[in-house]
Amino acid sequence: MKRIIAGLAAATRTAFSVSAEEYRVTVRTSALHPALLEVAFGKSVVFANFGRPAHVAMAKGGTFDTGRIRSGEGIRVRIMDTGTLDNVCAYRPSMRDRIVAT
Ligand SMILES: [Cu+2]
Repeated sequence: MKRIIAGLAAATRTAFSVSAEEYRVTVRTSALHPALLEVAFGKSVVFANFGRPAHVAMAKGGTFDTGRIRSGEGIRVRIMDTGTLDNVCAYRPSMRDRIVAT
């Protein structure tokens, strides 16, 4: 089974701006968007919190954990392998998304 290694060390607080080389997951009050995101190996995904409450995006199995993302913050996670990551908000388990790294 392939594993994605998206290092927690590579998850950094960042501005909302995303370069052409990055992808963005928009975090709002009750959803992660898009629900399905295809990402090229080595690229980064920014989890950007546009909502008011804080959120924590984490991959099932513990591959990454953004820690607390406060309103107006973004956390960058670099995707270092191929495979599928199913992610959930630690505070609101109904918030989910899937990242497929190729
Ligand atoms: Cu949440």
